[in-house]
Amino acid sequence: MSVDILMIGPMLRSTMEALDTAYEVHRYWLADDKQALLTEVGHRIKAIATDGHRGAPPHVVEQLPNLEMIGCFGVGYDGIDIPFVTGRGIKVSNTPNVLNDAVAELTLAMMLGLCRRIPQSDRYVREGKWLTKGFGLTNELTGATVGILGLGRIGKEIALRCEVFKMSIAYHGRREQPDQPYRYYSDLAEMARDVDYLVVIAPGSPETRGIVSREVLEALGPQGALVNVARGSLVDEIALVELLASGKLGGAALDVFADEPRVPQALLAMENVVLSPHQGSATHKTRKAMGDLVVDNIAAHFAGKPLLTPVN
Ligand code: NAP
Ligand code: 8YV
Repeated sequence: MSVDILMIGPMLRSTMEALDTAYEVHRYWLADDKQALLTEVGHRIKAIATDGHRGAPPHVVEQLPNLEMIGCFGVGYDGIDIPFVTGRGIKVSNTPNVLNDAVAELTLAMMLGLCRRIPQSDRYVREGKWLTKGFGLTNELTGATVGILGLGRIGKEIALRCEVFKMSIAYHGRREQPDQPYRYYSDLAEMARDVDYLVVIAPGSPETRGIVSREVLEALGPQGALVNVARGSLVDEIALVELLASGKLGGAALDVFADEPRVPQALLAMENVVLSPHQGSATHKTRKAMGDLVVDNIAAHFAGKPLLTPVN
């Protein structure tokens, strides 16, 4: 007797192939009439396969009376109403740890790109401008101070890489971590005032929405730079754009945005900004590992075993 699962959006090919082999997969995003699909098969659906952005829309979950678990491709699950699905007794899995290194790598790459102006220097050579004049001097990471908002699984990998780059490291979170050798700030704005780079790598949640406020960005100041590799929801994006444009904030390296894939037009023209299309975990190796975790968590559930990486 095959098990029916609902796939909310397209996933990694290897993940979809593995799920198609093991289950009856219903592709929600391909349905011409999504409501008709839910009406026809909703009662048969035992699991959802989704990602951190598409999540599990409540109006969909409400029509799946026999839903048992949700497998989320990604460590961030802000697209899933955890209290709601937990109240329904629905288990949720995500994909932590396998992506730590990839996200940390991109964070340092974006910091280097920003301080050494790598996108601009590349374009400078391609446009033949070096033939007439040198590119000019830039800043460097060595000796600079980084403040990490969210010294968690990924944040700790970012900190280790910043150490290798001979940076001073501080962090902010809800609680101090005594086993960590870095300076703890209980106040985010105070940390922003004291650092050159503010790296955002805390989860998207109601509590973190807008945590990087105009006040925090102003504290970071004209010599400071924001590096957001978490979620766009954590940053006051209107204030970010205004302060970058006015020179009251020195620069930004952004992998995530408030309304992806749409990016504020003003950012596209700015020279003191590095932009990335939410690529933190987007490597062949890491995405395969994430996809395998989704498959293995769903398989564990239907084998009556504990989830490998449970959220609730
Ligand atoms: P994690 O291990 O849970 O770490 C989260 C950190 O954030 C913890 O240190 C926590 O410290 C801190 N934090 C949580 N709530 C906070 C709050 N209200 N105020 C201040 N600090 C808070 O998570 P992770 O595995 O590192 O992943 C972090 C996030 O990165 C994910 O949720 C996701 O949104 C994002 N991400 C982005 C990409 C990308 O492609 N750009 C890829 C992967 C992940 P305390 O408990 O001490 O507060
Ligand atoms: C993915 C991420 O882009 O893991 C996360 O939270 O943001 C990235 O790894 C996303 O979750 C999957 O689309």
